[in-house]
Amino acid sequence: MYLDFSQKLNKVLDGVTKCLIIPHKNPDADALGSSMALSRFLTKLGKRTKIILPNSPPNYLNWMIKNHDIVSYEESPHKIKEYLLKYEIIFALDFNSLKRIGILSKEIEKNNLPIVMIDHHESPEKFSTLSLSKPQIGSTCELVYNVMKSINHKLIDKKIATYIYSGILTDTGSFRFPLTSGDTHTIISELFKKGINHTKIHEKIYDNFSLNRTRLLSITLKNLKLIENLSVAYTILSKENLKRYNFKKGDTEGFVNYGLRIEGVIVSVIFIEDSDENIIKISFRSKNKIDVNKFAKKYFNGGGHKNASGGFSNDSIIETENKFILSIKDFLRV
Ligand SMILES: [Mn+2]
Repeated sequence: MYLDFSQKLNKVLDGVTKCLIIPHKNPDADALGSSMALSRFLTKLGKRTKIILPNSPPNYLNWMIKNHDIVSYEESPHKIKEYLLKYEIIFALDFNSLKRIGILSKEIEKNNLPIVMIDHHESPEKFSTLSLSKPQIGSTCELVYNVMKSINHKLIDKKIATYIYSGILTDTGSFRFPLTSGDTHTIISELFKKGINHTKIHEKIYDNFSLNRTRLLSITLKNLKLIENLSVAYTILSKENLKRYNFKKGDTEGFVNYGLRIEGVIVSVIFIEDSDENIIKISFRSKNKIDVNKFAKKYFNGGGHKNASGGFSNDSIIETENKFILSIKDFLRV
């Protein structure tokens, strides 16, 4: 399947010299890692590339983009408008709906550039000229790796391998989520042969908490509630909680997973009061057959993957909590 896509991609890239790469808003290691990897790879193919972000990335990923000229629409909308006029093609990585890049989507719709989408989320929308959409694969980095490999595996160096490893590592929950496959591990083995330092990557990604972030985690755990007869755990972070510990973007990354550590719990949810956007941001995680993607879509304007999904609510914290308790009861009893 990668060979077919790669052949089509080669055709699309024929004669193209300037490529833009866009990951989703609030990029994670998969979105940013796949963008950095592809950018370096395309450069080695003789293309000029530019990564443009809908907004700036969280601090814990700064190491990845250090010394790279990466611009965000949030910070420099004019620069990005210019790029959209000068560049010839867009790679859309790790998202499948233009909604996921916020207002940057309006600019893209104006420019009519061809779009190549590479993504692993469910229910892709039609906005691309060429797409590789594989919800059965655990990360976009795995997809991008396979595409690069089938174009020219010799161009994959230690740096590219490091970016790819970071995205696979985080999107598979350190190789534990169900979509992690034997093929995923084969890729990891190939990345080792490129010289990656996996210990260092783990440390950069996971051992980087500030004291405030650690304390915020402790509040998250303290606020945890259990709906016992449903095996559902959820927790809430109010804007006061966030303010007290000087919340920085990315600080709550991964907090939702802790609920699943409780024996028997199959759904874990975190509600975060976002006073900038005036919404309650919600993350859902589940085990096995419980499809929180469906749940998020049905009740909380969201979507994502079967076992990891997101959404939001325009109601107050209390109203959102009440709605959640009723709707999850309804959903799990169907
Ligand atoms: Mn991803």
